[in-house]
Amino acid sequence: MSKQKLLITGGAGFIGGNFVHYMVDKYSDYDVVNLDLLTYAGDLTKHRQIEDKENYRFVQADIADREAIFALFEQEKFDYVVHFAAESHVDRSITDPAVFVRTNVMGTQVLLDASRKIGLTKFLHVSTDEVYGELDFDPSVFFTEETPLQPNSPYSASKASSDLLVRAYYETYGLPMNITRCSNNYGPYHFPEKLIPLTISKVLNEQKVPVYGDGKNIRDWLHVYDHCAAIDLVLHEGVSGEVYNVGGHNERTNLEVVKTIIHTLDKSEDLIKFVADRLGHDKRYAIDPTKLEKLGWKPTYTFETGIAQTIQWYTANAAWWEQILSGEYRK
Ligand code: NAD
Ligand code: TDX
Repeated sequence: MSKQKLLITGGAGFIGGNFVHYMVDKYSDYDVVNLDLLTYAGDLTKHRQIEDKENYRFVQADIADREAIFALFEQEKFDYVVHFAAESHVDRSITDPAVFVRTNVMGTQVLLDASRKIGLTKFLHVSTDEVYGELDFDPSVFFTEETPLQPNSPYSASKASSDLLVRAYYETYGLPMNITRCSNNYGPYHFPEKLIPLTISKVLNEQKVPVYGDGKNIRDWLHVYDHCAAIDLVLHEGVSGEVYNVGGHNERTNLEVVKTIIHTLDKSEDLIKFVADRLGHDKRYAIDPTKLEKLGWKPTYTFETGIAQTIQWYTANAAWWEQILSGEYRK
């Protein structure tokens, strides 16, 4: 049997980067192609250990560049596409929504057209719980796969739009697909503009940590390794056409998260600085992962073990996030 060809888009980013490592290590019989534009969020230094491996290749391209994407698909005839590439930061989507529509909506449509043309085994679209909008603080209510889409930010609206396109290509053209909707990730190589890596880097540098509003908004945190394992499972075992929610029941207020990091690093809560709230700030996200658990997934990290591992990683790998903060990685 010939080798399976797997395209991972956005594999120079946080989750895609972790997924590239996960797949290259686990499946030596897969040809893994990492396609990424290398925007501000993309960085290839994280792949130094695997860049010479025979089953790994990097291609720099824009998913919204129809000509380049069609030529690549025609040449490579991928079996699987796992699609992470996106603009991913909610705050940036509030100040500059246009690039979110271009990349997340139009870019996804280009990939879907190219996939349809060559005939694939599976297109897996990596989405987010933010497409469901927000929950209130009643702890007995969760997002299920049946929760209506009610995105509130330009980011989540662009992700929901791409989810609907993926669904439409399944219904209209029979493109085999899955959509995964995961809660907030954290772990190694998380870009230090997001709450957890931002807080760790600020606390290590004894700088103030900005907490939006009253800090009581709730996010449901999952270690990136457990997200990668879920995507691997859905890619191979998921029923085509189905959506799977991914989350490990780790709800914390933002203030709890920040305080956990400060205490673990033995620093003072005086580092907390309450600042103006995010516009349209979603109150609470919380995932019901029952459908994925029935497929055989369960997380390996609790929030306590995962955040301890992550803080340790950022402490030991300060050189990685320092080159990001200084801008050195762009060279
Ligand atoms: P990230 O911002 O760290 O990485 C995104 C990657 O996409 C970068 O390497 C960037 O260079 C690349 N990219 C951006 N525009 C591109 C384009 N036009 N063409 C090709 N590549 C392009 O994002 P992340 O946090 O790793 O998120 C990855 C995916 O997972 C996104 O689709 C996001 O919506 C989804 N997701 C993220 C989370 C989370 O907590 N971070 C949770 C659920 C789902
Ligand atoms: O400086 C900050 N202070 C603060 O209080 C930042 C950056 C964030 N926050 C708050 C806002 C959120 O309630 O912390 C929470 C988490 O913020 P982010 O890390 O920006 O994540 P979020 O907006 O929840 O979105 C993330 O999870 C879902 C990812 O960035 C998305 O790509 C993913 O879809």
